[in-house]
Amino acid sequence: MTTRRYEKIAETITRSPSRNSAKDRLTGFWEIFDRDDDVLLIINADPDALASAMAVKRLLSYRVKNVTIGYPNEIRRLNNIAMVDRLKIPIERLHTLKVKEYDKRVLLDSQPSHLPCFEKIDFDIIIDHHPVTNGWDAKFIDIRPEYGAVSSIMVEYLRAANIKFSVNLATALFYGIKVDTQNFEKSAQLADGICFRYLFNIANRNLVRKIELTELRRSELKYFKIALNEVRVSKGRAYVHLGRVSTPDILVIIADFFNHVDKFDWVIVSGIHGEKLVVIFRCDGYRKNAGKLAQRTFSEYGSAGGHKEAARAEVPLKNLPLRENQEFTTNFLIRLGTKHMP
Ligand SMILES: [Mn+2]
Repeated sequence: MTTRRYEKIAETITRSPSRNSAKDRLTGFWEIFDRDDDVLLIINADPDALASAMAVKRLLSYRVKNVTIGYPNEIRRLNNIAMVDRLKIPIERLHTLKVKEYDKRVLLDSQPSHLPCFEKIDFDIIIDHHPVTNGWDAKFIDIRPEYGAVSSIMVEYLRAANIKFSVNLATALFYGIKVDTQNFEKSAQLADGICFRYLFNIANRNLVRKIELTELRRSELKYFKIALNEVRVSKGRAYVHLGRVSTPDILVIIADFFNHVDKFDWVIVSGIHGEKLVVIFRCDGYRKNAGKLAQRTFSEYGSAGGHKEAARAEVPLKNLPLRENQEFTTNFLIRLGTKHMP
């Protein structure tokens, strides 16, 4: 079988435009498979990867014997769990599968160098949109770092194959593009926009909204009570320490919630998870810089950083002079914040 490298596509393929068409890529992709193949798709399960796996499964239906989707990570985000449940995506934990026994292995929305458990696997196909890394090879490679989502790449394959999109498939791809481009606030290219527009009329957008809204467990509502009772506000700065939390994600949700409040210029929410103090920073991001504040306040104690509008610090408790005491921790944060706050 000929080895087709659609990798670093910009260099390899655009030089011969005739080989750069979606149809040509589709043909190259299909050529890898045989009728009686048992195929394993491997993803790091996030919305873009899940949608891409659904797309590849569809591309291979009636063309191979069987397609299994395996993922190594535990899916913790409720939005992602909701996506899997509501779209009925058949996925299995990778460690329960015998990876070597499959005839073909496909890696989507990732590269072997991204995870130690991927490095050991021999892939036949790799389709991704992250910057190209080295130290691996595959029979068929399609990496387009300029794309906002692999879901967009998959729309092109499906359209080239003249496949009719089911509502579930379109909904998954629509959501995949939405998440990876952060609603087109992150860099994306025209191709992402075209694919998004194409899916717009087919996807169930109310279902997408329901998936997006599903981010809180009922058991996590208690943290709002704590937050509303404990929040300290001075000079437009809101501080709250939530004590021990079941997941650091709740700190993010509560920080985003307080960030909706008028005249709160800074929001600092902290909690203890495992053996770490996790601190979430939010600010307006156009005059202030949360990333810099996080670094100034916490880089000497642990890891800290982020963007202008949002940042995070994670600090081993043993590096901090605090006991697990609400009052003490809040005061400590206020002192630290006030010292470094612009
Ligand atoms: Mn992606």
